Order: sequence, then C-alpha cells, then structure tokens
Amino acid sequence: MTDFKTIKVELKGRVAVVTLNRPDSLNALNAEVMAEVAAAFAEIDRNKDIAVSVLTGEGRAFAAGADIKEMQPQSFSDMYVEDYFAGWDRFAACRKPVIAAVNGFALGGGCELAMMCDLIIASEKAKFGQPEIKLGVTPGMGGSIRLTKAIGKAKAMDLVLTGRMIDGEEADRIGLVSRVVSHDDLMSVAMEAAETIAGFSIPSIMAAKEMVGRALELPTTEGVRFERRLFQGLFGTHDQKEGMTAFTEKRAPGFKDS
Ligand code: CO8
Repeated sequence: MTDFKTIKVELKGRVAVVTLNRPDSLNALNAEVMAEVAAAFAEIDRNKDIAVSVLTGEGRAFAAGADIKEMQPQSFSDMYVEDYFAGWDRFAACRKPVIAAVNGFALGGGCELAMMCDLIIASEKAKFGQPEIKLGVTPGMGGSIRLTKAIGKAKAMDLVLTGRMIDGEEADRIGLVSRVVSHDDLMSVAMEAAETIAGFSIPSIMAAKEMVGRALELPTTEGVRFERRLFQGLFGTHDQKEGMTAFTEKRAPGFKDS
C-alpha cells in the first residue's frame, strides 16, 4: 500500500483500517485528503486480499467538514468548472464495504463522508451535523440526498436548515447510524463487524453492498429484478456450492472468493 501524508492505512488480515490524520484541523477534508482517500480506496478495491475497510479519524474528530480555509477564496468557476471535490465520488464508488467508525465530530462534509460509507458505527461522543448553512452555503457532498434518504424529510430539514449538532444517541434513534457504542469500545466493535464481514466470500460481500446501494435508487420492481440477477449470478461461484455444502455437512465453509 502506498505511503500517504494525510491518512494512515493499516492492513489487519483482510481488513484495511484507514485513519484521517490531520487532527490539528479536526481532519478537515482538503483536496489532498480527498486525493489520498480516493487513491487508497482504489488500491483497496483492486487488492484481492482485502474484503472490507474501516474509516475513522485521528484525535477528537472523524472529520469536521470540508476545509473551510481552503474553500474560502474559491470562485464559482473553481467550484463548477473544475468540479472541486468531485473526487469524493471515487470514494463513494468503492465496491467493497466501508465501515465508518465515527469517533467525534462528523460535520458537513464529514457527516456526508460517513454517509457514503455502508455501516456507520458511532461513539457516544460522536457529533453529527450539516452546519454549512452557518457559512452561507449548503451541503455539497451529497448530504441533502443521502441524509434525506437515511432519516426522511422532516429530520433532514431540521439538520440542514438549523445547522444544529446531534449526538450519537440521537443519530441512532433517527436511523442515521447503524449502532452507537461507548467511546472506548468503538474500534473493537467496528473491527469485530469488519472481521465478521471479512470472513465471508468477497463476491457475495460485493453483491450485497451493490444491491442495497441500488435499493435506494431503483423503483421496487427494478430493484427486485436487479437483486435477483445478482443472487442468480452467485450460483456461478465456487463459494455458493461450498457455503451450501458446508451447511448440509455441518462444518465451517472454506471460501475461496471465487
Ligand atoms: N475547515 C478548516 N479548519 C477547521 C475546520 C474545517 N471544517 N473545522 C475545524 N477546523 C480547525 C479550526 O480552524 C482550528 O484550527 P486553528 O487551531 O488553526 O484555529 C482547529 O481545527 C480546531 O478547531 P476549533 O478550535 O474550532 O475547535 P472547537 O472545539 O472550538 O470547535 C467545531 C470544534 C465545533 C467542530 C468547530 O471547529 C467548527 O465549527 N468547525 C467547522 C464545522 C463546519 O462548519 N463544517 C462544515 C464545513 S463546510 C462543508 O463541509 C461543505 C461540504 C461540501 C463541500 C462540497 C465541495 C464541492
């Protein structure tokens, strides 16, 4: 794995742990972080030995948003013509599951980054919010869409229009996160979930991620068809035979990711 300046990447068995590492600026997401995260996840997608990732932040933030100091002087054409921050779409397109382990502030682009992940496990110290309205702008990394799909219009409007922060408990109650856990247990719970997923067959892990992702975008009939095609396709794998044979033989499966 390449060495990076603004993130740390560690491999733990079949799990990649990626840590945003600009703690002095609360892991604010600048162009360099975006490029490094996109490059790291492109490598993770290509690496046959990695099944799943955990994304977290160093220090007291997951990420306190896009880097306001970097954005402040930008013009309309910097934003529009150069499509500033479109690189985050490359992260969102990662085909293997990503677990966000949200250790602190996840604000603005930080909340939007967590929502690009597949599971969100929050520390009870986590703080979520879309405070861009206070800066004279709005969410710009998919927050208005992903947040509204995750928690519904009434709750999304509350967060986007008031800019207020919510804690991990409230985020859990309204369905923004998968689980909330004590701060000290955050990484062990995230790793346990990651290792559980990593124990399965990579083609089925990727198919599961793809179909749940498409569920948010397709009408029901099309979504059900899409799911069925992927399900049927898995009958072309060794691991479907092995998984079902192991069940009937009352033994653990030996998956080969093929
Ligand atoms: N950008 C740049 N620097 C930041 C950011 C940020 N988003 N957040 C914190 N920092 C820096 C601070 O400036 C400070 O640096 P310094 O020590 O040099 O002054 C350092 O981090 C520590 O922060 P604070 O001293 O402010 O720490 P506090 O504990 O007092 O406050 C807060 C913590 C409440 C999190 C506070 O820092 C804060 O409000 N941060 C900004 C949160 C925010 O508004 N986020 C949204 C940003 S806009 C955005 O994300 C848009 C996304 C869409 C972009 C799409 C582009 C196409």
